[in-house]
Amino acid sequence: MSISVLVGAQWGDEGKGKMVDYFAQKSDLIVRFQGGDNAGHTVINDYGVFKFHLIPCGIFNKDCQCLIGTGVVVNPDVLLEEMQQLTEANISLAGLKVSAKAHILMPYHQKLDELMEVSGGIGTTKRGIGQAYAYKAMRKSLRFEDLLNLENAKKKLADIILVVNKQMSSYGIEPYTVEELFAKCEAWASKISFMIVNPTSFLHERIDADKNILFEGQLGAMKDIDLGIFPYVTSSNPVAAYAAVSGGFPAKKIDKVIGVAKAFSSAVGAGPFPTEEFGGTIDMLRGTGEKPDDEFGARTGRSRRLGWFDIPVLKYTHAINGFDELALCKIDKLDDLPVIKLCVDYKLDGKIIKEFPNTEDLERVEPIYITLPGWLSDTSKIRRIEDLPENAKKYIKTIEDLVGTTIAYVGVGPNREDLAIR
Ligand code: 2SA
Ligand code: GDP
Ligand code: MG
Repeated sequence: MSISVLVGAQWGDEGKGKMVDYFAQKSDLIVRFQGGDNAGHTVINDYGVFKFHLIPCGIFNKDCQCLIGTGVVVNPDVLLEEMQQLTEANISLAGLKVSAKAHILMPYHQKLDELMEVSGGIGTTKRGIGQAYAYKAMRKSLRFEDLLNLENAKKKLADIILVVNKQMSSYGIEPYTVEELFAKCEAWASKISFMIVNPTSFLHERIDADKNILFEGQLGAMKDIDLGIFPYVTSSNPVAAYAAVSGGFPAKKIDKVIGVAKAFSSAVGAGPFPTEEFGGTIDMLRGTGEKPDDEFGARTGRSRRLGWFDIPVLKYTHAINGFDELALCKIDKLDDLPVIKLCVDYKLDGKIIKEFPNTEDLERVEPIYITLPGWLSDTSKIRRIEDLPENAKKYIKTIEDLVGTTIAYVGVGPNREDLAIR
């Protein structure tokens, strides 16, 4: 009935996992469309607490299929580990599929990511993501369909390993052998082959049958390799348009783009972050009183950088994604703040700027703030946006007016049901 794309509207970790789990209850298919196991998508529901790295967050609805799409780079060991954890939690994996055209993230990709981070790194997750996409772009890469034809995989490995080992020797690292890598491929083939599908026919059959399909993005638009804060970005395209490339369907068939934003800002890794603050009130956003500090990387455990909500960022990510609606998560984390700061503009060299700046200028901008009164009351039990405290509604309306889109969902806690809707 519809194709929707859900993406991060800021710097990542906005609450996409929670929102996908919510929408999956009414979906027939969820497709993860880019990134790899750098993702940490948290889902908290009646089944427990889960941090997803590769498997789409729709897996809890047994009537909903889940496809790891073509644009994802997949470390099969991580996939198998995640499958094992879900099986132990009695979650059915019957609907889980992997695109034959998705590329395989190999041990040497991860090794190279680690080596490159040692000097001059940008704070990657060290999961090998950038290297897997680099080898894909070099056309020196295996895809899941190669696991269905192991002789072919062996031939390709013999060619790829020449490039890999040249890089390894430049770091003084022992070379890889075709035999050890091929043994891995054989083991993966025996465990994963049954899940591999032709992504185009799989998706088009479901589009033609008018199914409800949701594309799950990873990270946020500010970390997009083309449109984000290059070079402090990931190596894929978290923006909505890439769902059509990864899915292999006409972009004009996308019915709805849902942006997920946090009620404040957070980021991990290096790079400009104009509204970042340290200590004082901002630390209250990590969690106060009974609310735990959950501002840690869901993949690496790194402490997240925190800042205020940034309207110029949202205007920019709205311009490049076209949000039909926004989900604003974690508003409950503002419950105890007497005053809330909202960045409404940037000044550069003393002048307010209208265009979103490039990375170097973004390092230099001065955020211009307005302050809004807090609501100093508990929002966690509220389920309708109209029932939120007046000052919370004012905060939401101010963001809607300044960004120019509708906030249709407001997160008031980490659990699936902690959501206020219109
Ligand atoms: P990479 O590993 O090559 O994609 O790193 C490149 C940049 O992308 C950032 N990045 C992330 N930012 C936010 N969340 C991510 N996922 C984890 C989470 C992060 C974690 O959900 O918390 O556990 O630390 C994620 N993955 C990549 C990264 O910081 C670099 O700026
Ligand atoms: P994702 O990568 O966008 O899926 O986000 P992460 O899972 O990395 O980080 C979001 C964090 O916020 C997780 O710990 C979620 O459980 C939590 N979370 C999501 N929505 C809400 C909300 O509305 N309120 C609160 N308090 N926590 C939330
Ligand atoms: Mg995350």
